[in-house]
Amino acid sequence: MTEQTYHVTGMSCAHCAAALTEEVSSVPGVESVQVDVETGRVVVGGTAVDDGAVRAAVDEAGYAVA
Ligand SMILES: [Cu+2]
Repeated sequence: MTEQTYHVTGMSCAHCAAALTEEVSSVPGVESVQVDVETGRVVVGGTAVDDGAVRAAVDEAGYAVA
């Protein structure tokens, strides 16, 4: 498993974190998603995860990758 860190803007509460986690978790290969709302830091762990798909999932959830 490899980990990739993203900086996501637009999250403000635990609900945001949950929504983002759910969306990103649905990307093929993703095994873990750690979200820190305060800093916007999102660590995505998985195998052969497509970077573009993660970014699209973040967008789909209503947030943006900085
Ligand atoms: Cu929120």
